[in-house]
Amino acid sequence: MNQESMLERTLVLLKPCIVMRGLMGEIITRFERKGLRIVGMKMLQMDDELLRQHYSHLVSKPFFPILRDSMQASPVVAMCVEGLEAVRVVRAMAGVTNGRDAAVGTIRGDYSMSGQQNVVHASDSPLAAKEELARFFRPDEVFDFGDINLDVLYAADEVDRKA
Ligand code: FUP
Repeated sequence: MNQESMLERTLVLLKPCIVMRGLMGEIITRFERKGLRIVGMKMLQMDDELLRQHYSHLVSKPFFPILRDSMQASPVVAMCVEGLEAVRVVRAMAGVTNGRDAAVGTIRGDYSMSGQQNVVHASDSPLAAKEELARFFRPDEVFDFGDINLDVLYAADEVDRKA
């Protein structure tokens, strides 16, 4: 099976800032409208251990306590998002980290004025996506949608079908 024609999965977190603003649906709609498939989704409260694992590259930074508090201010929504090159596509949809720098038309560019209250987390590589998805979802919490709707999302030669 050709690597480029296999569907990829990535982790998206809707951060407390957007959960508390009551705009979860608008962000979810963007991924659906794009043609990505949401194959797992749940709301959860991130505890200290999960946060330290998720942001292990930032634990020693001076801003980590503020980041931790903002990520624990409410539950987050975790989504497993699936599509061709989903990691790259979802990062592009999110925009750069700081909402004030993010291009208009990206999620952060359209919904954030902040470097930290920046609406979404999105895995930054296929390897990170695999690790992060395993951290947030049990195998039975992610679903196989099979070939349903692939014909309207992709050309016949773009994605390998199961059948
Ligand atoms: P990103 O991959 O765009 O989510 O960015 P990072 O993994 O570098 O950062 C994770 C989160 O840490 C960001 F969403 C916001 C926060 N952060 C700060 O609060 N201050 C910084 O200087 C850098 C990141």
